Amino acid sequence: MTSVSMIPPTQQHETSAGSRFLDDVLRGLSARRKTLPSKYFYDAEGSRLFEAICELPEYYVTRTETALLVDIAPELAAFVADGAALVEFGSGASAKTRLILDASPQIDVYIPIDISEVALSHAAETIRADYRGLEVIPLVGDFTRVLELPSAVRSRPIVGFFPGSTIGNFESAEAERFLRRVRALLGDGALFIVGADLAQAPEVLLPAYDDAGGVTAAFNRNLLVRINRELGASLDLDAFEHRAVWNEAESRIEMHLVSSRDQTARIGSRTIVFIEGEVIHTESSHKYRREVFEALVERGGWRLKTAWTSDAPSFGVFLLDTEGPEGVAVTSPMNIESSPSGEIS
Ligand code: SAH
Ligand code: AVI
Repeated sequence: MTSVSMIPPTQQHETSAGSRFLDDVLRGLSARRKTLPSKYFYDAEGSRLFEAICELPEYYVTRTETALLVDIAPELAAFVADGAALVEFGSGASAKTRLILDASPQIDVYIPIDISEVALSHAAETIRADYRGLEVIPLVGDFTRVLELPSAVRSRPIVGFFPGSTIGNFESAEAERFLRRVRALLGDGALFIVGADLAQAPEVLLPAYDDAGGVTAAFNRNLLVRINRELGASLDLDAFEHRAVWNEAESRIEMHLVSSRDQTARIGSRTIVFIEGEVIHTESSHKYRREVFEALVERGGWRLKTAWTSDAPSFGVFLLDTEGPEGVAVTSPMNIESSPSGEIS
């Protein structure tokens, strides 16, 4: 299906992606408070809908971060060593990457990592066509699981890139564990550029996650479409409503799917019961206070080198390095997913 080489994670577990998806869905929908992992939004249609969200007038996140990156790309470039490898987590369409590559022609290798195979292969192909001489090595896989960098980059200076505030989709303990794992993966001397959305007024946040045109609702509901198609489930798509909720205590926007009536659905060998008004929590997007984010990256074993923030709606781009106190040593495999109990394995 692809014309680019796609390298799967080198240490896949015995469990196939399909049975892991089924296990995760059944575990989430059997919990007292129903949840589904947001990483499953991103099949080909989910990635397409996400790109449509990025164009919405209400979704300020992409526009704001892009404008900030345009401004600071030359400053970032000054930190990037000759012959560097750029490793991007959750690269999607690799649009923001272009701002980094344009300002830093000294980057020789680009490694986009994404769970969404179609989006990744398309992005890798277009980057390869537009940046002749750049070696592009796409890795398809879950960045919360096993990852190893290709041997081609091990002797190069490494710059990690994690834009989009995708870090905000982790719970705080998961984000910390992710940062530690990336620290171990990228190694001593690496830089890490992370984009994080900062706290804004709920009047700005709520429309961004519940737009008038219903694109975010379709993105949220696509998770159920995917469960029906890939797991042969019988969820009634018309009987779940999209809802965005500002959770002040946790400083995050939550996306929910709310059952509009009492109903049951068959998934795998199980029957799942939903009562009217019952909620499936499908995503959290944390919106940080700057000092909270800086404390998080330090707990994650990184040192804050420089931070840039935009005017309201405020977004931060944080440049991290490894010169500070060492993170706790971690060994492969890289697995930061929550265990069924909610603890991090
Ligand atoms: N970086 C882009 C896209 C952000 S959307 C931007 O800033 O606009 C989040 C991206 O992360 C999607 O492309 C999605 O497929 C990917 N993603 C989400 N969870 C992932 C996971 N666990 N492993 C790998 N990729 C993941
Ligand atoms: C990818 N992630 C940071 C987006 C966000 O804002 O949490 C996904 C998204 N969810 C709803 N709209 C966009």
